[in-house]
Amino acid sequence: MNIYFAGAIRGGREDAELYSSLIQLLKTYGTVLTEHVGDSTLLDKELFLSEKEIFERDMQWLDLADLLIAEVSTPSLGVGYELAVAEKLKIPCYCLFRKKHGRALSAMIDGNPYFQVLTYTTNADAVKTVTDLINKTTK
Ligand code: 6K6
Repeated sequence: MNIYFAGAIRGGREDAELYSSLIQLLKTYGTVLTEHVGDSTLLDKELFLSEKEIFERDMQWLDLADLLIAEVSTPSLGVGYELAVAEKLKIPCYCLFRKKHGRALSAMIDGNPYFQVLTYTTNADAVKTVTDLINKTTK
């Protein structure tokens, strides 16, 4: 199974460690096409790629994906775009959102019945949510 993990890059890297834990977990179930999203040194490493190359590579990977899991707590234009493309490609999409007082998810995601939004409170809770989801999906 090819899994496309989406998480904020230029939107903000505050959750990069969580992305990395989720990617390590997802790798035990399939191929994670976007492992770099959890890499804390990404912004240094990928500077040799042009914006166009990044876009084209990610769109090619999206085309190969069987499942998309997005961490959407940090608002990101790129993740929003990937979700919209994945919907058009009919790829099952799950969005993880951390519950925090005074913060709401964009209605363009939360209000779209195509996207399954899974809320969590702690990182451990997020890991459990993804474990349950993957066990259900791959059964
Ligand atoms: C080089 C310099 C700065 O950033 C880079 C490398 N950038 C990217 N590399 C790979 N994927 C990217 C990059 N920028 C965005 N993406 C894709 O969009 C990822 O798959 C993420 O899920 C999403 C993040 O979008 P932003 O808007 O938060 O960057």
